[in-house]
Amino acid sequence: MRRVGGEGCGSPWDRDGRKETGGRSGLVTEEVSGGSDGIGTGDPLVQRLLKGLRAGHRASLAESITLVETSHPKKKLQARQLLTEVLQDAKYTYYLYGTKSLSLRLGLSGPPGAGKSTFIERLGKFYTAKGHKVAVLAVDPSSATTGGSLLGDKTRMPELSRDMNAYIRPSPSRGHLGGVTRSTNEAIVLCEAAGFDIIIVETIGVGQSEFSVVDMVDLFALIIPPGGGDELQGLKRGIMEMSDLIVVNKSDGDLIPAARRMQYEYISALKYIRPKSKHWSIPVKRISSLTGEGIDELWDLMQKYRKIMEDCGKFVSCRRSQRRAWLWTHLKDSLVSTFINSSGLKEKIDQIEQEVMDGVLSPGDAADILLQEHIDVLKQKDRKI
Ligand SMILES: Nc1nc2c(ncn2[C@@H]2O[C@H](COP(=O)(O)OP(=O)(O)OP(=O)(O)O)[C@@H](O)[C@H]2O)c(=O)[nH]1
Ligand SMILES: [Mg+2]
Repeated sequence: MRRVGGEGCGSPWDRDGRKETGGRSGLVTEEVSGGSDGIGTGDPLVQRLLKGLRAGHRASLAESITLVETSHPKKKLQARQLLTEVLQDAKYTYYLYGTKSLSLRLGLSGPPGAGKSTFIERLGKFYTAKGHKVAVLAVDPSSATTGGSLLGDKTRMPELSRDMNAYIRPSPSRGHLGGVTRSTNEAIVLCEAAGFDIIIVETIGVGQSEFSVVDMVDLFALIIPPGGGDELQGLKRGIMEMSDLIVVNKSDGDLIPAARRMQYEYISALKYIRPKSKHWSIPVKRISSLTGEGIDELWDLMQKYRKIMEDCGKFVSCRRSQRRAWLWTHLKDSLVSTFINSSGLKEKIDQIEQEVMDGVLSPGDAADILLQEHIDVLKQKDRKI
């Protein structure tokens, strides 16, 4: 089976395909197969999931994603081992087959009711009919409270959710970044390990989530309905410049004239927006997810985009910089939460916050003071040990 996933420079394998041990990648075999934490690749759960993923089993994929979403310390170690192995697999496949072994990560956003679910159902079926395996991950900021509204949304993708070559998974929100969590990134990698070569990440156009999704996909498409009022005006400025493709949905029946107007409106608005890449100007396509009209042309456009990005080297370089960006996002996230949870600082934080709000202390000075306090607390802890 074709496996897709990682890419980048170098390979942990030598030219004969033997796995090297050591190196700067950190993927050191000795470490992996039995670290000081007692969790290694020999761990029965890691082994079982790895086997299942390599065989493309959807149940193993679901279990693996649940594992990477956990906050349980032991399970986190198991998840880390699993991901390490999966990344090694992907790196090897990339080493052998290059960019053609990579999936297409497709991000989708649009206002409520734009027809995103209907579109995914249509596009997903189109892909699976062509022999692809499609995974749909949802980033839903509301899922923390509703228990995952995208689960309910499977009913709007009735055919795709029954398709053996498709996998639909809602992503629970942990409250970071408006719903996009580190686990979505990791879920993408796991889907690829299970042989899914089209990964669709859907986000609901609320807050920051769509901006974060842009940073985890190869192609970001904005899907809009014909008509629409102020909401779209707001959408335009922010997301348009992030998009690689704009899709005007519901271009069917009586809605065709409105869809045309919308298309022209967006085409003219785009004239004032600097494209993300000099190799690609953002197309605005009219389609109907209901009738399927325009879906095959959209597919052609996506293929063309991929080819252009691959040829100019952006396809791989973007993924590399996305990974670096996420490293920093997670690091900042972790640092801030360590800081906030650091014992003995709560009162000081409250007091300094108050002084900043009262205009007695400048925010910059306040940050310096709090950071210094935090360092002092850590030093004291060190001394006690
Ligand atoms: N006429 C027409 N209706 C469509 C089309 N696509 C979706 N719809 C309808 O638009 C409504 C909303 O579609 P959804 O696919 O649920 O939209 P969504 O963007 O996923 O909505 P949320 O998940 O609530 O944000 C449904 O009643 C669909 O039947 C289309 O191409 N043409
Ligand atoms: Mg939906």
